[in-house]
Amino acid sequence: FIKDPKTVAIIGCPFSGGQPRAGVDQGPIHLVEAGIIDQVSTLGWKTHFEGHHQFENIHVEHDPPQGILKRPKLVSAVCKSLSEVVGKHVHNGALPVTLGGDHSLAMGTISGTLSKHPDAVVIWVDAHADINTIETTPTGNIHGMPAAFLLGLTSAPEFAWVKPILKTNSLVYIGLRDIDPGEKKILKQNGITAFSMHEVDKYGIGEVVNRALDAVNPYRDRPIHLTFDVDALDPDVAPSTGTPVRGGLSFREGHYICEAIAETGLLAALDLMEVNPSLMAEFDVQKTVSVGCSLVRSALGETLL
Ligand code: 6HN
Ligand code: MN
Ligand code: MN
Ligand code: MN
Repeated sequence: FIKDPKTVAIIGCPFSGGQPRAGVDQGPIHLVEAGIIDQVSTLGWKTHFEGHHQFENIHVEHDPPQGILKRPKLVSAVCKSLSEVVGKHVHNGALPVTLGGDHSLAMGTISGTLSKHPDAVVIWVDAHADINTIETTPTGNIHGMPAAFLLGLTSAPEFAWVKPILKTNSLVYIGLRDIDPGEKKILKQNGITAFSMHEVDKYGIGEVVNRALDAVNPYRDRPIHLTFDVDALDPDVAPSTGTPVRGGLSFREGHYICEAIAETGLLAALDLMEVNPSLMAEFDVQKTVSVGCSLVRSALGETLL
């Protein structure tokens, strides 16, 4: 594991097939237009960007729902391709930063990270747990399910390529506040550590991040994959997202999480997901895109002295 990788590979992933609202595929395009690549370079990283992922080889003609699952073939093909791209970059010693796109993409990014670092832990920052199974999903939207596939708690023939190598003791959540009843049971039954907004209020974000790291990474020796759904932030801070939920992380709390992970020196991969520039007014879009850029900068060490 390279403690201090010098190259960041930025992977733009314009994809919206894991949920029903158009526009989230424009998230990465807006983040890049806002200058995220130059900003990362300015922090001292070499940056590698080969354009937005085009999913060139993916041709899905007929993709009817499989039971409740929506667009299973498309989501599966895109995530599989993304896992190969992320895997290639981690194997080359780069730190992949994937810009979504909807959160179903985490199946691809986390699979890619684990292909090189099977001991990596996942810190999942989100209003939602994204851990519905085929049995529990109320919507059939796959962006609400990636964690369940990665943990092997659910499966479908289409997703046979997703190796269930993530362990329940290697995943921790911060920011939860909108969890489906079936998801609550899954978290309890599997003993998955989760810090909801209630714990953030109760203990403060500093203590929550410490406890989260203690839960999955007590010796601070395992690589970290940070998957950050922008809807973890309060809608006042990040309004342009498909499934906003009131009462979220403040601007500082969100950044603190990224800074504290940067401070560990263990960041192996980063996702920034669910920025949807077609939702809300122009001012809100700019606010969301700019907070997205600054979260990425913080995770890459901007504010470390
Ligand atoms: N996200 N729990 C809901 C569902 O449809 O399963 C919402 C999921 C939201 C997913 O924000 O990445
Ligand atoms: Mn590349
Ligand atoms: Mn999510
Ligand atoms: Mn979410």
